[in-house]
Amino acid sequence: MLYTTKTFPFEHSLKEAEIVLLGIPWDSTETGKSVKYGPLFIREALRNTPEYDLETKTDVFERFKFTDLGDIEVVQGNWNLSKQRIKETIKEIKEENTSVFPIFLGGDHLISLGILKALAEKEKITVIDFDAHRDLMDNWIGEKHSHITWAKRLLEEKNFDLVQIGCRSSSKEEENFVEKNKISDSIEKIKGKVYLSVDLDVFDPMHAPEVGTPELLGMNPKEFFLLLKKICEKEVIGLDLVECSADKVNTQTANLAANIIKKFLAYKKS
Ligand SMILES: [Mn+2]
Repeated sequence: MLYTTKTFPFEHSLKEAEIVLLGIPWDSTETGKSVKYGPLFIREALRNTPEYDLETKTDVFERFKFTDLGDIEVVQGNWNLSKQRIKETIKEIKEENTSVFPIFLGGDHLISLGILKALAEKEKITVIDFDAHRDLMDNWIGEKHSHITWAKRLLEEKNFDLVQIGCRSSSKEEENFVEKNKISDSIEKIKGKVYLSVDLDVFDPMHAPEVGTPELLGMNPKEFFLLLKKICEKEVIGLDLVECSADKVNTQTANLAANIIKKFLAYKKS
């Protein structure tokens, strides 16, 4: 149509796509501000972000064939049903296109557990988790599945390693666990497949104020992009951006999230 616009003008079918965007607006375990509208506002920010990256001189949507599948219909309050839908949706995507690279928009951080269980393979996957928090509590006021416990649940699965970067808020219980399990904060020694999870609260609230649980003294985007470039030299198999609590258009956090996606696509190995 001559005078209509789609969300993204560069949409391809899932079968031919190289990158697939999928929102997971789950926020039932959020303990701070609601992150239900993260996918909506990150998507809108991505639509408004110029696709040309000056640093690498690439048009990121020309570089990769892109498709947006919209959001998974999660059932707020029911993690069992929601994780099942995450699992089945990812399975369906992979059946249609085995090599497509997924980018997930959250939602609270528990979605990473559902995603990773669906992506699990025999081969070990190293999860690089950018986060102000450890998320390694055994339970949160009695609940085992929460955005505060997802990383602990993940390590109960056999085929994952965890690297955590940017942590500055933790508990004695979590730090004992980190020491005992030798959880690293370095990407240098990582070999094999990598999954990247970006909790937007890793950034200083000056750069990303709209997050579920903000923490002072965080990273700045420049530091993050330097690390992201190095991570992109590895075999990255998926990316999520979680905990965006934006509730209107044009917020700093959603804009930063959109720019992370753009930089990632500029740096990503083709
Ligand atoms: Mn987190």
